[in-house]
Amino acid sequence: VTQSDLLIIGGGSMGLAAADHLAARGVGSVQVLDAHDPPHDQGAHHGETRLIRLAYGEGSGYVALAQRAWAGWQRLERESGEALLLPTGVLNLGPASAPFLRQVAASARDYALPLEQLDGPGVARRWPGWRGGAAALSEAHVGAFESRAGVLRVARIIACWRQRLARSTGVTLATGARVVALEALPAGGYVAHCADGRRFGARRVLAACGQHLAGLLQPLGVTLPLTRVRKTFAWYDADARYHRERFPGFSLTDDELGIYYGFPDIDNAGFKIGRHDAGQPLAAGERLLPFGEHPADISELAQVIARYLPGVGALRHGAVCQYIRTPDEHFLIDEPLPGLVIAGGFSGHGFKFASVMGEVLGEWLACGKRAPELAAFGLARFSIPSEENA
Ligand code: PYC
Repeated sequence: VTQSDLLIIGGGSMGLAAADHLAARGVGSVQVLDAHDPPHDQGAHHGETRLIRLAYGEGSGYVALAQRAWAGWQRLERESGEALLLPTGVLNLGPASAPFLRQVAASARDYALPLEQLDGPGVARRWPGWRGGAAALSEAHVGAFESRAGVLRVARIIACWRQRLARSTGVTLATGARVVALEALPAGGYVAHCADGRRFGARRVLAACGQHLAGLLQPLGVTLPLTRVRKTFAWYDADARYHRERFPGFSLTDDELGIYYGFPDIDNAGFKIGRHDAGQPLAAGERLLPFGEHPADISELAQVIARYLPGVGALRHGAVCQYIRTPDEHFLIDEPLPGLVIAGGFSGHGFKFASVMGEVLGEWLACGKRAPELAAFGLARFSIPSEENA
């Protein structure tokens, strides 16, 4: 058994961020295990870009974390000399009655964040890439524009963490290390068993392994209410209205078509859009159908583009990913067994927080102390009966 002080299962965004924090802090030996070789498309960090928003529509309980995350990304930019955060702003669009839009306004108010409120026609005048009018953005729509928000360059961020870890003396990353079982030792501590026979032990473990988390914890008697959903996103030709200097990132709620998010054209990669709600439920281990193989993949995005986005043209290419969802779509972060911290269920809105999650998860792993900001994300809120009580 390869022994280290701390073990991180999952070298995705949360696992690498925690490893990066621990490398900078210096806490003895840290072993990170990943089934693949990050960056890759088997987790939750591919697709090049993610939004970062602070006036949080999912709840004001996230705002303080989002503010710390923003500062964390800026710090990583300074230290690495890489451009990782494009401050394009983010425009949240939808009917004035949409709960998400109301919560964006409430989060901004509670935390005194800059937020401009426009109506639909006002949005179309200011950003001509959006269509105004009765069948598109009308007087009944709100556009809540947050200037201190933008786009994170995911692939660059992962590459940046990898380079920093490669230089660190305390942290080792094992790639191709697919953990198939986690053994709790009677005297405390854990051993991770990999598919290729390698074994890694530590007294304290952070499991941040996305779709594999629930299956890893179940044999230890911990049931996690996580589901997998197939999601798609795609890039399109677009005219100059969608250039990153003229078009912000966005979220769009449409009562009929669903909830979407998107990005300006960055470096001629094309205009990117994806659907946030719905998706196709997946069983544990079920293969993701490639983009285009589900009937909704192209048509649902085409409907939104036809209604709202007059300068977006031909589909260039699409991709699939998965959300690991909790029932309430809030994160699941806890220590369900002594010395075993888990972070998962990010429900499609976690990446922007990875910089601050690296700090708080790293500290929890190293010192056994949960940051107060994480209190709302515990497993107890789902009150799942334990095996004895079931
Ligand atoms: O949290 O902003 C977000 C987001 C964009 C796409 C999926 N989630």
